[in-house]
Amino acid sequence: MIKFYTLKTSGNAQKVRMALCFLGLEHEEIVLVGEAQKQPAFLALNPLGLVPVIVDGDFVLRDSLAILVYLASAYNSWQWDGTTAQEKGRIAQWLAFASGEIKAGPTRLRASRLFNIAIDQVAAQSATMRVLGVLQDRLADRHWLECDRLTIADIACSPYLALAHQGGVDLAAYPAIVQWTQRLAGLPNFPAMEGWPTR
Ligand SMILES: N[C@@H](CCC(=O)N[C@@H](CS)C(=O)NCC(=O)O)C(=O)O
Repeated sequence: MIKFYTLKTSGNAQKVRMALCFLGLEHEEIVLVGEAQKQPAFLALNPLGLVPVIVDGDFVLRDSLAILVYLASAYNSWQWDGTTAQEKGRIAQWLAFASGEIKAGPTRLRASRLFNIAIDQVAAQSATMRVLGVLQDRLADRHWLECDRLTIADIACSPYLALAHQGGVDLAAYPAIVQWTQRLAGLPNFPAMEGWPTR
């Protein structure tokens, strides 16, 4: 059984939770509390002291996007990570977008509001506007970011958009983004997360 280390409020952990649940993989979720992340037992799994981490047999892997790539490759027969070099490249663009622009924008705004973390508000607002514009345009005439099907691009990019309201971001002017996050929430076995609106 896969062990999955999380924090309750983590959007990065939600990416992994979605993949595990959509794939129907048996797993044990271990929710870390207090200082557990900084203790030797967890640092042995991830020296960065961050969730998510999975342990699959004797294979240990950190980082939400690395874990999505691994799960898609190891367990997914619907080719969530692309079937051709072009598809794989296009999907990877969105993984980079998740760890670059989305992290710099909506993720930071949420962290600042929820956890009182000091950030450069102007830079985060401006990154958020860029993210919203790109995603609204991309999703205006399609259901999924790439390949006309669910891929790890959608799983990687959606949590911090669904949770963006927790950072004070109003998605009213971005209906395609709202519908996309609701579409994901409507998929079989979607794992509910506090703050992810379903309608
Ligand atoms: N690049 C990593 C980032 C992981 C990360 O920032 N994890 C946060 C939760 S979303 C965390 O563990 N924060 C606790 C801390 O900073 O002590 C990923 O995508 O998994």
